[in-house]
Amino acid sequence: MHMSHTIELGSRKREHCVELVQPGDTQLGEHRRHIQEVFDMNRRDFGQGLCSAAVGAALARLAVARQPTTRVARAVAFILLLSSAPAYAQDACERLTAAKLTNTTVTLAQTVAAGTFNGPPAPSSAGSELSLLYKSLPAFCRVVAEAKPTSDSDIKLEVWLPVSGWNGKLQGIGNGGFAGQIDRIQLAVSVKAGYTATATDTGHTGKSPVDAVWAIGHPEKIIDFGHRGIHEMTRVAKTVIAAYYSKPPQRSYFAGCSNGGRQALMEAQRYPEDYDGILAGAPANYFTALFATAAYDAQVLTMDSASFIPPAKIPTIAAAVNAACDAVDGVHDGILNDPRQCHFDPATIQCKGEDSAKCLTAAQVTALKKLYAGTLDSKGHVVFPGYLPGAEEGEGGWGLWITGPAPGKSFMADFGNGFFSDFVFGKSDWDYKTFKVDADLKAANERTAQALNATDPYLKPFKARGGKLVLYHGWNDPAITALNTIDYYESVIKKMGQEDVDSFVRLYMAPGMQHCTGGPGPDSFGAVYDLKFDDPQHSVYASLEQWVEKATAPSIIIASKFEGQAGTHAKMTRPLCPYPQAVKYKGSGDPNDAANFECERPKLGRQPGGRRRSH
Ligand SMILES: [Ca+2]
Repeated sequence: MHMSHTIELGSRKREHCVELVQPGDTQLGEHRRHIQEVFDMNRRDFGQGLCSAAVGAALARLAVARQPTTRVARAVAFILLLSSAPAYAQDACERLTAAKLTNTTVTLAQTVAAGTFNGPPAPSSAGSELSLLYKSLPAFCRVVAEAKPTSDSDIKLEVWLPVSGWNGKLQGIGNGGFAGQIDRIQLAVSVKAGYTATATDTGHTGKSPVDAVWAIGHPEKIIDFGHRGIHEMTRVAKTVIAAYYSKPPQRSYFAGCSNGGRQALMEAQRYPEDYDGILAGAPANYFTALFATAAYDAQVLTMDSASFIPPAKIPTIAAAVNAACDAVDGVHDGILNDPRQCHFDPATIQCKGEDSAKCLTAAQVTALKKLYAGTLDSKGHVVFPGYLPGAEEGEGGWGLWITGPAPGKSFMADFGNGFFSDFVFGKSDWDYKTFKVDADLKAANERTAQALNATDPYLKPFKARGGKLVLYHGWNDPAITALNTIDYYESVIKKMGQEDVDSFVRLYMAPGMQHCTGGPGPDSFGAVYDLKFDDPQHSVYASLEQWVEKATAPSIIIASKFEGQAGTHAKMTRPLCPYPQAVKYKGSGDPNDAANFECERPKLGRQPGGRRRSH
């Protein structure tokens, strides 16, 4: 689901809005180009400068935030170049071309000298930042391979192994959306931090993360995308590591958000031996019901043309939600600590006279209520929980994901169409307007749930091998409702018991955060797309490693809200509490300082998350 590394755009400086995505870009360009198209539509409606330079700025943060300055990076690169790799290391890398790997062909094994990786071209500010990242890389052995567990499989993957200074760990990298591209940015970030890193396209090449055409007539490719691709990637990476370093990795970690969060849970559920620690963000783990919801919501917003909620009305909804609920948590900050406690009634902003951007028509009120209520089958049962109020505004908000710039043009409508057209029915002209909840969700479950849904709550084998799982979700995710992750977490407790779960699973809910990142809440806490490899107090990822390696369980994580492109100045810090604890303002002191908050147990009688069944 996650559209590359680029969703958090709201706080970016507009004066950098000068460049366009070049058609010659590689994978990164594809992600950005799709976003660009939607933003172009958005821009007309919002009437303000959303632009791909904002995308670039987000990338810049990803690539260079809290990294050495340019000069230092260059100096480091130069020193590494001088000291260089021992000759044997180079030979060891090139010898991997001849490595015997089951069902796998190594197409390239080459030592890349420090600072010389030739990544995507740099036509834009984002590209130049990316070049900076690549130029800062140490020498590494780059292995490109294709795994073919079936005759229809074509799983392209890369393994990047530091020539020197390997920290003994493998980092497996997840994919957003319908995958289809290798995330070389994260490969670079991880290898720079000392990891051997691996990433895959999961078995197909996609034109963009919403491209699912490849799935038509390819059930084996759907399985590769569903879970086998990541497992194969991991298998090959471990074999390559053993061949190159003459020893296995001491520890292996996987991190993914959105579809990557689904992949993460697949690994914990199906391949418990693959990883010691797994970070699962905003998991799209109930894949079939999620996209049934996408189609359902697209109908809710468009079948009656009066129902569509245009972008101009999103700020009106946001303001009304905040007026009703922001202060419930004791701090007037545009953030709802627990949006389940917000009982905002859309009828309160129904137009009393003329329709305008400042109110909703009766049809729009009905539509909004349905978006909150979740997806109902013909008997009125909730098959997937609804969206929560809060954080509707901004480029990563409702106007992009749920309602869209024009009727039927939201990201979720795109994903819903792609899923049912290409994964379920094999008809590229399928249209969400024909969607029927009962029959089509049943068809989706029968044909794809086995391959795609990662809802199995039985994690005993993963626990037994010492595995640790950390989940997180932005409370105001406009792509995948946060209630779904709470449902999954609670299903694991129901299956395994609270005590067992506490010994190897943690869940963090991030107030005011949108999909994987962005939103008014503090969204920088070492999560996917912003991995921080040290400082467990500020990094959910580092905290996971500490749990695995030192048996210190994750506790409070301090999240930050950064100002400025490079993410150097935290304008707000806030604790994230292990669920079901929630953050609480102590009642005095600067609300931008985490020290003035504490974690507390939930009150009795709290409304639980939405209900639905697992598959
Ligand atoms: Ca608040």
